[in-house]
Amino acid sequence: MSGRMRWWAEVKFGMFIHWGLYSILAGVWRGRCVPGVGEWIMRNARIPVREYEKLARRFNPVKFDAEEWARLAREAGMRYVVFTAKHHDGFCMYDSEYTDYTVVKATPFGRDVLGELADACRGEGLRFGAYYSQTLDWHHPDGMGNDWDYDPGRKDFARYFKEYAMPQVEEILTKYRPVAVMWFDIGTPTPELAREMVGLVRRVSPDTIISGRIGHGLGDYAEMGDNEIPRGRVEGYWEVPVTLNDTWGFKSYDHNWKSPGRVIQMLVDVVSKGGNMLLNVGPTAEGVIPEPSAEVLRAVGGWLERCGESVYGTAPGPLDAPLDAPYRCTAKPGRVYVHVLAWPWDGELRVFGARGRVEVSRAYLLEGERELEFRWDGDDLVVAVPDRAPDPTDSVVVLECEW
Ligand code: H79
Repeated sequence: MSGRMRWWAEVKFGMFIHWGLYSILAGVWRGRCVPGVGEWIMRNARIPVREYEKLARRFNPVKFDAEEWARLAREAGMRYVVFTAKHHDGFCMYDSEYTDYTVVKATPFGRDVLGELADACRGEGLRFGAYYSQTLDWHHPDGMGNDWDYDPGRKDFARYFKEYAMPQVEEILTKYRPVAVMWFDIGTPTPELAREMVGLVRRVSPDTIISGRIGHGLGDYAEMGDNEIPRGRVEGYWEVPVTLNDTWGFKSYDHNWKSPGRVIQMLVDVVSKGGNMLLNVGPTAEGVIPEPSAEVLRAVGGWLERCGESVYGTAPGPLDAPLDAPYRCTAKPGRVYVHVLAWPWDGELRVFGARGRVEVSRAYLLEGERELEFRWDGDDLVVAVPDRAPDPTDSVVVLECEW
């Protein structure tokens, strides 16, 4: 295992934070709801750079408290945080010397948001990472994506990449060291440029993990599509970024929050397939993580507080649940955790195809350590369970076994 990946493979669960000028618009431009994700509003409404820039003067999140966000992440059981240093709109949420278009220089707020968050996260024992949009930049004349202000035919993307994006990444890595993850997005147009970026990150900060979306197979781990949980086990390091509702950047009218139960089951599903889940919050322009999302996170954290040993530091293990099985499996040496997501109504938990894969010496409920009888039936292990699910979301049955 590559040394820099060791902590990452253990922690399983991180917080993604999308916060920027788009949070002010909250999905509304000129009185109209703009379809699509909130952080794409500049492009989806084709807002001219000169108009969008003016938002900076309105960015004054008086309720922003980095400690509070970091505490919430810890209480949710998350172990790392990835924050949007620069999203596709090009606005820098950190103190950059390469542009005036930053939270420090262009807003009445004037504080180094990324710096405060990085410190707060480390104070809570969380690793801190930065999201940096290396390809799309709708503000920079040579960045990709903006064809409503700039003529794409006259862009010099390589110049933007080498003289702006790379220096900014170096700046982030140096100024806010140690940056645990550099989270690039959507891929890089050419392998040459991607390689230059990777070389830079390795040189400046060898322990920094590079997201798969640098492209061309050059990242340290595979990044699944947004909200795309794979159907089965995937070998190698991978992560899936997930939204709590249907947007990354805050939208005032998106109330489609996932329930805590759904988030817990998604996390367990992801971990059982060998991945990490990076769960997003989209704070408001006031600097508040919307209370509905905070409530969900705390509930997830409550479950992890009780059952975290079946998640952190686990691997998929010797048993793969069939796709339609009502459970998922994780494992550590000497133990398989059967996460029962739909409790059997007949008192029998059937673990399919376990014979020959595990030698079970003991079965018990993780919470309360109640002993459970078990028998073999053909290739299946059948565990006798109580009528009532200890936890309707995920009751964990532990199999002590050789594997
Ligand atoms: O930061 C979040 C998204 O903004 C970002 N990735 C997550 C983590 C992202 N950037 N690009 N994409 C996701 C791919 C998006 C493609 C599309 Fe579209 C945006 C499809 C629909 C909206 C571009 C605009 C193509 C069609 C319309």
